[in-house]
Amino acid sequence: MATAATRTSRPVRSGRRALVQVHRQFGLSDADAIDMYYAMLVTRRISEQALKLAFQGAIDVSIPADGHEAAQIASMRALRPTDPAYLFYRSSPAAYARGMTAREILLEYFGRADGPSSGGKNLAGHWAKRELNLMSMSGSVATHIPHAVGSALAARLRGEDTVSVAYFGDGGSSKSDFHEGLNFAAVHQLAVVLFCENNGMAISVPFEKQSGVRSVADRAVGYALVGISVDGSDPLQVYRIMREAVDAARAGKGPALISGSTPARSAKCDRPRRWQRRDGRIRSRASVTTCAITAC
Ligand SMILES: Cc1ncc(C[n+]2csc(CCOP(=O)(O)OP(=O)(O)O)c2C)c(N)n1
Ligand SMILES: [Mg+2]
Repeated sequence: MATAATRTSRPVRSGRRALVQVHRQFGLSDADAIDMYYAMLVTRRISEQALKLAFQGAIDVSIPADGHEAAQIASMRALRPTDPAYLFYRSSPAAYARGMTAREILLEYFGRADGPSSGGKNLAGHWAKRELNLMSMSGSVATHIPHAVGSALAARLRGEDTVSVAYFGDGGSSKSDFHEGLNFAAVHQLAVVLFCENNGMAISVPFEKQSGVRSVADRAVGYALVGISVDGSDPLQVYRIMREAVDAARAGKGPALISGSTPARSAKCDRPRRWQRRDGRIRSRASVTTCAITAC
C-alpha cells in the first residue's frame, strides 16, 4: 500500500570522481549515456529549427522543447518500448527517444500526409505512432491523463505488465483531469506514472498564481501517493527517479507522481528565460566526456 509522502530527490554525487562514474551506478552503460546525449543534441536542433520555420510561416505552430530534453529523454529511457506513452505538445524529445525519427517529427510539423501521427489531420506537433505505443493525443491540456490511467486499468484487466506514462505541464496539474486521474490511479493502485514538466509557467500564468503548493509533487499527498521532485535538467537523476517509479509500478506497488523542474520560460516567446547552469546538455556532456576518457 502506498504511503503519503513527498520527497525531493537528493543528487548522488560527491566530487568529481563520483560524477564521472554516476551513469554506470544507475545501470546506464557508456553507450546509453552517449545515446542520451546524442538524442538531446538532435532534439534541441529540431526544436530550434522548428521555431524558425514557424516564424517564417512554413509550419503552422511549433512549441519549443529546449530545456525539456533531459526530463523527457532520460525518463523515456526508464520505460520499455511496449509501455503506453501519452505525450503532450512539448514532447518532441520524448517522441524521438521512443523511436520517432527526426524526419517523422518534421513531417508532423509540416502536416504532411505521410506524417506518422495523423497523416496531417491533427494540429502540428501532436506526437503519436501506434507501432511505438505513442498514443494519440489531443491539444486540450491534461485530457490525456485519465486516458493513461484508463490504459493502466486495461493492462491490469488483460493481465499485462506494462506501465503507462503521461507527460504534462505544471498548468496541466491544475486541471480536474489530473486530479481525477491521480485519485483513480491511487484508489486502484494502477501501474501508471504521471510525469510533470514544471517550467513554472502556463502560457502567461506563473505556477505560484495557480497553486497553493510549492511543488506539483506535493499534490500527491492528498491522494496518499508518493510524489517526487527532481531536477529535470539532470538526466541521470531523472533516470534514477523514473526507474524507481516504473519498477515499483510494474511490481504492483502502485502509481507515482514525478515533478521535474525545467528552466523557467518567458511568457513572451516561450523560450527559457535564462539558462545559467541548467542546460541538461551540459550535464549530459560530463558523462559522455568521461566515457571517452575511460575508453582510452
Ligand atoms: C483545456 C485547455 N485549456 C486551455 C488551453 C490553452 N493552452 C494551451 S497550452 C496552455 C498552457 C499549459 O501550460 P502547462 O501545462 O504548464 O504546459 P507548458 O506549455 O508550460 O509546457 C494552455 C492554457 C488548452 N490547450 N486546453
Ligand atoms: Mg508550464
